[in-house]
Amino acid sequence: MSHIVVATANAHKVEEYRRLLDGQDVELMSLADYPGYPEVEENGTTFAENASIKAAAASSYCEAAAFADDSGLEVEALDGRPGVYSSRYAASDPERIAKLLKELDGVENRRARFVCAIAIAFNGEVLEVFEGEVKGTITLEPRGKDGFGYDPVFLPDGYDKTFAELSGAEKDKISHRANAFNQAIEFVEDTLSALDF
Ligand code: ITT
Repeated sequence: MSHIVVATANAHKVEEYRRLLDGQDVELMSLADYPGYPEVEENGTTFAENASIKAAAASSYCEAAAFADDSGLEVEALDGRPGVYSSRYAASDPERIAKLLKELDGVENRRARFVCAIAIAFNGEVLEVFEGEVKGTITLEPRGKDGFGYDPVFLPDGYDKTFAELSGAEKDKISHRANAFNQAIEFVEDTLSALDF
């Protein structure tokens, strides 16, 4: 069985990828399997650049095929913020949510989208980058206990539940991450398997 490393320090992302890879003939490793993995500076200005930096570094260090995602929330009324700075917007999930709701206090336009770029790398080289999105609105109050990050305040279009109220399986049907992943897995099956990774 082939193995692939997901280059993330975010355990929630690993959990989502484990779900998304369920039933595939590939073993998912994570950075938790590589103690001593060095901190990698995410100094790109786009999701694709940061995903590429993370995937390339992991494929070299782990000497394996690797993928990484860089993702975040773009809010229309905030000109796309927090965007690539979504994880650096505040210190913890509750603080990030509180800050976002404060910035949007009294703002009528609550349109937003989650974006996810997944880069796949081998031998330190990025082979491909795929992008997914999901559109929705920011609620007035956090709702729900599941998921992570901004999930409690994100209401995907066509649903009356936030990402934190939906089950993991329901989130996977429409999420930005699943969207990018479905394109990436086709590439892994078609191209990467030819490299005998
Ligand atoms: P890695 O870089 O190690 O993967 P990270 O959490 O720092 O972990 P990012 O730099 O890609 O990852 O930041 C993404 C942030 O965007 C994440 O911390 C959340 O705050 C938010 N985010 C991304 N996807 C999300 C999702 O599905 N649900 C809720 N929030 C999400």
